[in-house]
Amino acid sequence: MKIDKAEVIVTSPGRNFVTLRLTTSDGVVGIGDATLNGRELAVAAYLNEHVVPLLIGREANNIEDTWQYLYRGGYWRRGPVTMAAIAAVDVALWDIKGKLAGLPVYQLLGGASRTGALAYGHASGSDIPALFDSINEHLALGYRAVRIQTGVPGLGQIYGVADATKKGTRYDYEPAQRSALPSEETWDTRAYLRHVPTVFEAVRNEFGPELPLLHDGHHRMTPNQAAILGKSLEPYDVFWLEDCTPAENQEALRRVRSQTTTPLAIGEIFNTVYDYQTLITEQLIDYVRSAVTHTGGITALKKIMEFAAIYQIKSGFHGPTDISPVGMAAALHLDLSIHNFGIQEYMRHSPETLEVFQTSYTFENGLLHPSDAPGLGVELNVEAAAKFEYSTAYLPVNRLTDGTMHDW
Ligand code: GCO
Ligand code: MG
Repeated sequence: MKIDKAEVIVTSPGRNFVTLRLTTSDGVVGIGDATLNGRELAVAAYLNEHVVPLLIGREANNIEDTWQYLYRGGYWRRGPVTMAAIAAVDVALWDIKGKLAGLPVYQLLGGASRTGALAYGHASGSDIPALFDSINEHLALGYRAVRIQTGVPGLGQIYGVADATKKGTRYDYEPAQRSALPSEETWDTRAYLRHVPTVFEAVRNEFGPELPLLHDGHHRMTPNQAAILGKSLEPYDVFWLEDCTPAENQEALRRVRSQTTTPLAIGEIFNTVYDYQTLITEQLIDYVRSAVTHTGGITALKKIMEFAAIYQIKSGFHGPTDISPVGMAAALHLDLSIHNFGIQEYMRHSPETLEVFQTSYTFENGLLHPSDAPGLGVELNVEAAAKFEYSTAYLPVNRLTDGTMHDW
């Protein structure tokens, strides 16, 4: 069974998404997510110019071989653009294989290891009362774990805090803004380090010891600052501290790890197992944050998780709104099947997005399930996709108070 057609569909139902749609000679359709937030068209071009021509006429059944063909065959390995493109092909082929077998993808990966995947949502507020409202809202929606982010006194809009002035989106943080240039935020790490422990103390006092609480440092600390934060959060039983330092320096985590027992999660901007090598073999992290979409697909992320399992490291896959429902479904099939599942990030997509991507996964009592529909369980409505035209959107940039560029 050959791949007959490969189409790259760029659509913007509220935010930009890139989807690869493969059709086989038997008329089976498979889809894969290739969205790279703020750099979408680079992946669309990579696919259109350099991958689509290689796919036409290839055997659709041979997923591993196609993965190796694109990874090794490209010679220029790794990187977010290449790995998002390979991921889209990989996921679309798993979708096709599931549909041919009449089985959900998780069955092809070994079957279910649990009844559902514990999800966490993004609670946030400009101050502590607004954060409490957001946590209550998430609990009412069924979430049983939340990430908490707040504004920092003296700073304006910062990473992770929903803009309360945008009616109807108050609880859905969306960092990418449609504009010709990125917005600029201001950052002060000392003010942040003073503030965050007070937030955790207030939340534990209000919501009790049971609720799993997560926090994202978004690459903005030095190893020493991260160690200070990790230590100061120890009394609050944090589920994880994410991206405490810029993650490209794996050795930095040795310093953090030796100073604090707060669990650490890293990897949303990683794209291969090699980005994790030291972190996994030296057990410097507790959770793998990769997305199927940015790490070369189900095939590659399953291998990373098997490697991590040897070191008792669990999954905590990336699942913000810039992972399309196709990428989310792919993550859920892995979540359900792997042994070392930890938690799944889950931000709800907008109604426009769900009009374009018709999903069958479910969220009940805090648990996500990919459903038993054959393949991924997500269909792309091509007519609806055509209604939403791409428009440039950028993630913000971040500067210190004296104007120095900093990590966002
Ligand atoms: C997370 C992430 C996101 C990223 C976003 C960038 O933990 O969900 O940090 O909020 O910033 O995915 O595109
Ligand atoms: Mg993050």
